[in-house]
Amino acid sequence: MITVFSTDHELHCGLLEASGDRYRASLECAERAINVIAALQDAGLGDMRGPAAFDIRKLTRVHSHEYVDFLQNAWPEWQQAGMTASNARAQTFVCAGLRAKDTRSIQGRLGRYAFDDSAPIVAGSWQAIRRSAEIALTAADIVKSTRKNAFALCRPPGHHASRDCAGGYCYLNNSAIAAQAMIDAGLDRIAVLDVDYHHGNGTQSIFYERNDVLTVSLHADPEDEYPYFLGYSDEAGERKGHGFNINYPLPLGTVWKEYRKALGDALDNIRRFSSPAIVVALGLDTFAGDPMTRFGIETGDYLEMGSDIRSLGIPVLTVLEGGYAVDAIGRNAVAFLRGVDGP
Ligand code: SP5
Ligand code: ZN
Repeated sequence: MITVFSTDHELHCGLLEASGDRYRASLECAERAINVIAALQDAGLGDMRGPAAFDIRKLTRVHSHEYVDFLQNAWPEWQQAGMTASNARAQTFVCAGLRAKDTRSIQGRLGRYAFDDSAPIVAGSWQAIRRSAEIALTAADIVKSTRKNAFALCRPPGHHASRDCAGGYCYLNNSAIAAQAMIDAGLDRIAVLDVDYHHGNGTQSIFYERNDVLTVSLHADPEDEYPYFLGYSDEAGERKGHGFNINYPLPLGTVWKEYRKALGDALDNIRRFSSPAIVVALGLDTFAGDPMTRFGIETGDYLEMGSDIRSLGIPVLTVLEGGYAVDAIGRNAVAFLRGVDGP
């Protein structure tokens, strides 16, 4: 398995998030990707390469121009406005009758282009964000041209990012950008299977009216968990996309035996779709030891998860999303990728 990776993710660092009565270091930290790389090397899965450079137009296939411009310029604008905080983040969002308008003020723009307060921008964010998408694009090229599996070791993650909003640690939707690139490279259809603990709201919304991209997500019930306002089982897609979005909300405390049943149903639906390849949005935050979440998937279960997906018999592009048990994320990724690659 080829892994695509760049150390540029380390520029997206010093992130802070609200925790109790104060701000603390974000669980979405550089050590996550550093641990995954170390575990891949230890496991002999060290076939690595860096990302190629891609035109910004690859990003605007799924995001608006205005949003990509915002991401690129937010940090300099924040500084020019005289702000001294290390994390640029909004306090006002577009809700309840407000107008989704771009503004002169960077404070306004931060709110226009985000749906929550957990995707802050620091000095090095843009380079890391762009590189993360380029990692997914490079891995998509590899899968498309070789018909073999590849792993996009993306950081920051992407599946919460919609066409024009950041949130949930996500900025550019790496999985969606990769899926769209594979369509643009000639695949007639592609399935995106999201196994992150949290619903992939960004990916769902980007492809909601499309019948050439099947989006399937298994996740904690949004009645109980972030992102709360999308990911229910009655969201089937709209217009010609009707029937091409499938959600599996699962109860808190779900363990592998139950998860595997839902995954089996999801894979049956993906088989019927008959796509020539699949993108897997791999969140390792379903892990029993994850500090943020409440499922009970164990390290050995990820091997079976990977091999269940392998049984589709089509090339797998795995894109890293969440996973916050820093000490375990590497071995969990290795287990999953071994399952995908098979004996
Ligand atoms: C990609 C992904 O997995 N995003 C998850 C976003 C979850 N956002 C909820 C954040 C709440 C975190 N609060 C942590 C407090 C730490 N004690
Ligand atoms: Zn997650």
